[in-house]
Amino acid sequence: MTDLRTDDLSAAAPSTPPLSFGNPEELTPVPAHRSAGARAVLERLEDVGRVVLTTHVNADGDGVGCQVALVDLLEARGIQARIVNPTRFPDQFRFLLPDEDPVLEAGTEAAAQWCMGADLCLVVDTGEVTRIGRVRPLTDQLPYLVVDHHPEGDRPIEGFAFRDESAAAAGELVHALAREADGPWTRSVVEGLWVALLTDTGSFRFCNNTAGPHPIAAELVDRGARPDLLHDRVYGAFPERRFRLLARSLDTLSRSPCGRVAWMTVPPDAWDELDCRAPDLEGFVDIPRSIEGVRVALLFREVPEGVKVSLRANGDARVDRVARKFEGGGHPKASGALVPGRPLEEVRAAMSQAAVEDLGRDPGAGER
Ligand SMILES: [Mn+2]
Repeated sequence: MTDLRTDDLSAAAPSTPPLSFGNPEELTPVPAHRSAGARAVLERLEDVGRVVLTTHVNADGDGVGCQVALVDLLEARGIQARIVNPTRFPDQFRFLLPDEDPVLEAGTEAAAQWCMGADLCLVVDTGEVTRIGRVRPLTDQLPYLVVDHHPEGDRPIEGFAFRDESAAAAGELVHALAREADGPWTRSVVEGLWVALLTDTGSFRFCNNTAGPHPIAAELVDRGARPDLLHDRVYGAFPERRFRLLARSLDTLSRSPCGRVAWMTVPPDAWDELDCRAPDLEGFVDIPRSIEGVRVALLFREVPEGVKVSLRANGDARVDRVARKFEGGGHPKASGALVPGRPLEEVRAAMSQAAVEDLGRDPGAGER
């Protein structure tokens, strides 16, 4: 037998026959409310010929995994789709793209032309106007269709929304679409959805107390997803500069006197020296988060627009309230904020203090 771990992905499934899948009755049913939402999306797509697919700035594996899957799902319905994102398609996920690259970089003439001739803009993994950045002016003449698992936010994108906050990833909703449409379960669909679930659940860790995405994961494996190979492609090919940056950032690790809040700061000089970009930070906030006794973790970084903060909560703790206090937003367990016009030290002091105070709001909260 060949060593599959060294095999190229292209040699692997899903072009090989499914391992055991074959009986649709054995599939875990999609929750009824989600099927209904998926059906409504498919209805909305009737009579649509050309679609712009977009997602939030600094796309993650959920956003681009959904997009890659959607390209094939739409194509099978006679709909042409191109991916136009507000920021560059992340290198970490380029392996998902088929030979016929469906990505048009925002800012190019080709992207503008595509948007001009499109019938619909389909937004995945966010539903907020501010999060689609420079794609907004390219598409504001189009009807919008949102497929998202975040709370609606302060400035929701107008138009039809298939929103389900019970989903661990937008990939769960695109999976429901694929089931409702009866496939096709191409390599792009299967691997795109796998990467969406893998990355948004922290490798299937953040699933609350439900089976959540696990039945879908099992189904995708049956349909040919290779968890070992896909994990290596996503998490086994980081640029070295990421770890140099991590080394410099670790020196800044700090904790509140109570020990329940920990934070780390990305040194601006290291960021520039090492020529880093946003995807290099993937997982940094999980370091303060994984210290014994820590309930809330924060990661601070200076960007041209202000101070960017990632917030994460352990156990029963939540961070969305703190994020909202600073005009940010997100999930109870994972939020973000961008604070303009204030020095880094000041934002750091204010926000870590707010996190400590928020933990104190209900005694016992934040214990595992
Ligand atoms: Mn997501």
